[in-house]
Amino acid sequence: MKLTRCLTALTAAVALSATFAASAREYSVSTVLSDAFPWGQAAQKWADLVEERSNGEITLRVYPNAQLVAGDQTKEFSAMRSGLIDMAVGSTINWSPQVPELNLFSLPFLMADSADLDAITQGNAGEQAFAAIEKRGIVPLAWGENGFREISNSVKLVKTPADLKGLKIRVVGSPLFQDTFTALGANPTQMSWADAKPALTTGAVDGQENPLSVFDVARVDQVGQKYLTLWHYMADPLIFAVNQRVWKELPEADRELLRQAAIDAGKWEIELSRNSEAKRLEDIRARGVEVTELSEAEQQAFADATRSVQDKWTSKIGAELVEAARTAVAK
Ligand code: X2X
Repeated sequence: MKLTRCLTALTAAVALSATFAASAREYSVSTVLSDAFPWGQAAQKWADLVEERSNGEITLRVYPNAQLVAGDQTKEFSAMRSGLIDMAVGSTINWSPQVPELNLFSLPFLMADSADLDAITQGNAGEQAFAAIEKRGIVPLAWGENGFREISNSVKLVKTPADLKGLKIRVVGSPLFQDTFTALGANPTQMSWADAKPALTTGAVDGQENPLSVFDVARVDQVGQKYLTLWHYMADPLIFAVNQRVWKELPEADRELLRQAAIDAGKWEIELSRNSEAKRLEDIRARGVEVTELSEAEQQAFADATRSVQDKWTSKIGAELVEAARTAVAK
């Protein structure tokens, strides 16, 4: 009697764990920045919402620091397309080598502020950008935000394009940045984020550009970046996305769950990022960084100096997409 009851319980337990194993699924999610940054927090929020809403059936495991592509963030999109990575929350900058349309967001001085950025992502231009990603075998689900990128250096206060002359600036691995900083008379050098901090520390480069959140959390001032200019020259949105095969194999209800969780996580992270900017700037100043704000005329001088980049890259991005973005921004 006792043994029978024991066996029954055991059988039930085995059956239950088999059911669980069959239904519990885990997917990898790649990010460049960890959850010390809003970017990593966006991915973790997505994972938390999915865990909660699927009652633990779907697990998204976040792998930060571009570790799934050995630190080479410009390979993330290809790795996701080939199935090496299931999902990612990635920057438009890092995916633009494979999706040229995403260079739109890197066009210098196209967007003045968050309202302009929203007008692009939430309208026709945003739809075109998503269609471009889809066309290349990845399913985009939602927008997040890395932020408006500001320029810092260890040498001097930068207020005009002439001040940038000859400065060695670390830029991300997308050719457009090479053009922008060359047009400004600087000396750009492309490298991954993993290589950037050592290069700043040794003085191999004089400067870098990143959103305030990255400057603040990574303590970029502690590697000698004493001068920071708020020129808001571009912003890189984040995109939540899934490998197409993984997507196709998911039941419709799970797809909806993943999409809605990505939308909610993106909104949450965008708000968090924007709301913490003022405090970050205050902290950065308090740590002794000399922050330069530009007048409209001073900012215009930088825009004028990079006009050639807009012209050269419009055809690579697609004239229709650039036009849609300009129209959205003008409204
Ligand atoms: O490499 C950078 O500068 C970073 C972290 O901002 C991106 O991945 C675009």
